[in-house]
Amino acid sequence: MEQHRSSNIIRETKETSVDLTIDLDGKGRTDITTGIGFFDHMLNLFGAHGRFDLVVNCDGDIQVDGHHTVEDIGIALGQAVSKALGDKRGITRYGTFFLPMDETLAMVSLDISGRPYLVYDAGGDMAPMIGQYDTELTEEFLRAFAFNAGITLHVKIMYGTNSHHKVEAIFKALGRALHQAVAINQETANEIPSTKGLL
Ligand SMILES: [Mn+2]
Repeated sequence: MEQHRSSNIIRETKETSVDLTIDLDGKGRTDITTGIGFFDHMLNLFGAHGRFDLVVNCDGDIQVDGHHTVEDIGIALGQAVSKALGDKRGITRYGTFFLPMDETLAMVSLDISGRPYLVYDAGGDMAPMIGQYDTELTEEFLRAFAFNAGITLHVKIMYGTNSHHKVEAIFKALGRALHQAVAINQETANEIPSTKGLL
């Protein structure tokens, strides 16, 4: 039996209009248009490495800067993941991935806990901009995602020098770790993976 845990979130504010669809049981097919080239690149990699089918269309106020667009897509992605997971029955719950990219090593460890938290350690300075993407928005995206998905999320750059590699390694590792955590564990496929009986 093949299941497809999927959802769509449409979120409109005076700053952005986001239409996001995710299938957690997809094949890594993505179609991303955010108006920020580097951020498109990151969401493509997140979807591909997570094996999520992900469609994102955002019309945001990027004439101001990328902040609202990146944060609001983080909110929508978190809401979409939470909605697609439903009562979380059968999921593995935890995921951890160390991802090397050339000289950079990133670690992402997460728990689909219902208790939102972000620990973010960029491991030192990064270039302020990567293309049209403000590098500091990575933390804003991760926080918005974690708090709206109900995920305890730890992200750390262990070491590295190139900012493009560092941010890219984070998004790839996030996809890989989330893929592990949402996977159905066949040993406990009908259970809520918490001693409390609720996540
Ligand atoms: Mn790249």
